[in-house]
Amino acid sequence: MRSAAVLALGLVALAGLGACSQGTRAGGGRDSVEITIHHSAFLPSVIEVEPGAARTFVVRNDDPIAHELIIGNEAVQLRHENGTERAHGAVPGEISIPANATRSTTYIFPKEGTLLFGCHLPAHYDYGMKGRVLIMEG
Ligand SMILES: [Cu+2]
Repeated sequence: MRSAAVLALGLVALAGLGACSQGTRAGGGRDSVEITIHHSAFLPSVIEVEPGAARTFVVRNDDPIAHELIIGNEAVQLRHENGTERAHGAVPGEISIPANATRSTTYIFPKEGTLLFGCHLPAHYDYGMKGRVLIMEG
């Protein structure tokens, strides 16, 4: 039932999207990244940060259902996809965001590579609730 509702929301999102999910520099100040969750999608879904940078992710969930934001490499994403943790908030880069709420978390990025972020509530990640952080010199 729940994933059907998510998929329905997502289809509406796809219909209205277009060019919104291209990479973007952080808005709202140099040290913060604003992400909006809308129709079970992260906007933007590609983010660039400088090597070793600390960034505070301010995540606004516009949906009537809860989501989460988990930042980490492939292994971290896999662990959460298969894990059973219900709520996030204590670990940097991992937050649960209730419906129609805003939460933030600060994460320090490594010197190189590409990290991922995603939501691992049932079916969300596979549906496409994921994004990438590109670590590159500004
Ligand atoms: Cu989600």
